Amino acid sequence: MALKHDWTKEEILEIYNKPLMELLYEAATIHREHHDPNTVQVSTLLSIKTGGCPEDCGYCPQAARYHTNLEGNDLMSVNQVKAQALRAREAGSSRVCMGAAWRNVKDGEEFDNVLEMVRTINKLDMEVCCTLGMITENQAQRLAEAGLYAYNHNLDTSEEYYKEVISTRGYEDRLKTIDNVRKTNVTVCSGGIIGMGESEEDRAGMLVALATLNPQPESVPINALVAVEGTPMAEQEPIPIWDMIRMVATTRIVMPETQVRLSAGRTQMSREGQAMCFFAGANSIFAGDKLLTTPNPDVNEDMEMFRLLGLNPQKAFEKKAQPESIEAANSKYQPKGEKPKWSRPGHQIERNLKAQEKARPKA
Ligand code: SAM
Ligand code: DTB
Ligand code: SF4
Repeated sequence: MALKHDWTKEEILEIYNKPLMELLYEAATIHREHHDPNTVQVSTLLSIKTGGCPEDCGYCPQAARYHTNLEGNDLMSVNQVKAQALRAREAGSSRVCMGAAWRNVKDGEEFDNVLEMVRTINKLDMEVCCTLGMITENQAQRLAEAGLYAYNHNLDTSEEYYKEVISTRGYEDRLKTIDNVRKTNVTVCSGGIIGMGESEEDRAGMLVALATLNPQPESVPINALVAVEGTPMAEQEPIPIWDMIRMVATTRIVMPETQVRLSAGRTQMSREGQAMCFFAGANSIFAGDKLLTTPNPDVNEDMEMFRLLGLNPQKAFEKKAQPESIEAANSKYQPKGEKPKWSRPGHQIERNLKAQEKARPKA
């Protein structure tokens, strides 16, 4: 059956608010029609450039303007990345997702190094994902040539609520970056965060934005906010597990072929809660004791959970063939040195300003 791409907020809210047993049954049925319910894709995150970010994302411990006791780092070396990727493969991950605390990618030595990291990991026969901020079409093409499997760029929330979270960049630039990735052979990974104080309408609004993309993203991470001391969202109450289950189930129903990732926030979830998320259609997780900068469940505990639930890790390139890595010397795409005008709305967000004020040293 052809996938539906004209979802409305009302339709999605109706699904989200169904009696739980009906919602679970519907989501699990769709899940089985499109996926093996006992297979879960396992990714490992690697923060290749940590902290010191110029953006004001209200949830993020890596934004320089908030003081979060985070130790920042320059870009890792290709050798360090290779060693970490080998560890991840050893621990059962099929994908490495490299994150950089950048607003956008700039052509130059650092990006060239990232391209080499992509080639190196792809040659280990692992899926490679990057999340580096906004990118141009030329940069997306260069990543594709290096052998990138997926690019992560989250919409994070609805277009309306985005304005309450970030003032240094606009929603349309997120969509533009996703579109730039779409023009290449690289798969799209885009999702968001719940628990930032958004309404159910905002959750549905984000799913409308994702599900009406054509094609829909190959992977959608659903993160529960990790409330970090010093960020504007430090005081946010943790979301009830039921919200995560409903969000996962709704995502599964509106994007049947997508891999839905039960992402940040698993340290707060019981095994029973996570099991319900897998039943509701989640079929991917981040493994490893660290996300980018915050804790994640212990690998052995996750292995024990997989054993208890009879889940098996998905093999690399099961959904899409391994891309070829073209060496830098044979590259068709050269850096263009473009300076795209990514937007900077610059409106005032009360809680972001307050957190910034707190971080300022007293005179
Ligand atoms: N700087 C790049 C960007 O913003 O696109 C890439 C890295 S950024 C850390 C990637 C994603 O991590 C964000 O879009 C957000 O969804 C997620 N994230 C960051 N901090 C988080 C937190 N405290 N809780 C949950 N998810 C978070
Ligand atoms: C995604 O959706 N979640 C990951 C990954 N994509 C890059 C990041 C979660 C970060 C959680 C906060 C931290 O560890 O810094
Ligand atoms: Fe920077 Fe990305 Fe964090 Fe925003 S989410 S502050 S862009 S690292």
